[in-house]
Amino acid sequence: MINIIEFNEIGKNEGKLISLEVGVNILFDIKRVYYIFEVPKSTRRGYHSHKQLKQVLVCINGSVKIDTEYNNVKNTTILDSANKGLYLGSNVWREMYDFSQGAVLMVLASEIYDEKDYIRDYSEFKLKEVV
Ligand code: T46
Repeated sequence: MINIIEFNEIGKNEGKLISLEVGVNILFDIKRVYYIFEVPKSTRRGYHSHKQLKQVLVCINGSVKIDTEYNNVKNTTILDSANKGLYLGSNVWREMYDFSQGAVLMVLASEIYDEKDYIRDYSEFKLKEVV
């Protein structure tokens, strides 16, 4: 499944703070954090789904568009604020594109990196979809 999460912002005039906390706004144990940055405007990344991995994507600077497909439903999400997260459960196809200048896409992941968890072939992904 996919889901937009709105994070509570703490503070105002003195600047803002957002806390990402397991059991509060992140509903899985975080085993890995990575971030994607300095992506050229014309570059499209992703093109895969995951067998088990759950993730929350947060664009902590700039903006990025994310096309997803889950159970035959396609969506486009624009992440353009540090207070918005995109939860991607397992079996979601994703493509990230239109990274703005200076965009930083931070990802919280439920598992350590494992290439065996990836499905990088679209036709294989479609075969595994639950109808
Ligand atoms: C995802 C989207 C949002 C590692 O060595 N360790 C890591 O933790 C990750 C995430 C990647 N890598 C290596 C594997 C590749 O050689 O970094 C290289 C680029 O990875 P990839 O082509 O999978 O990057 P994206 O941007 O297409 O996808 C990434 C994540 O891999 C993926 O899980 O959901 O960001």
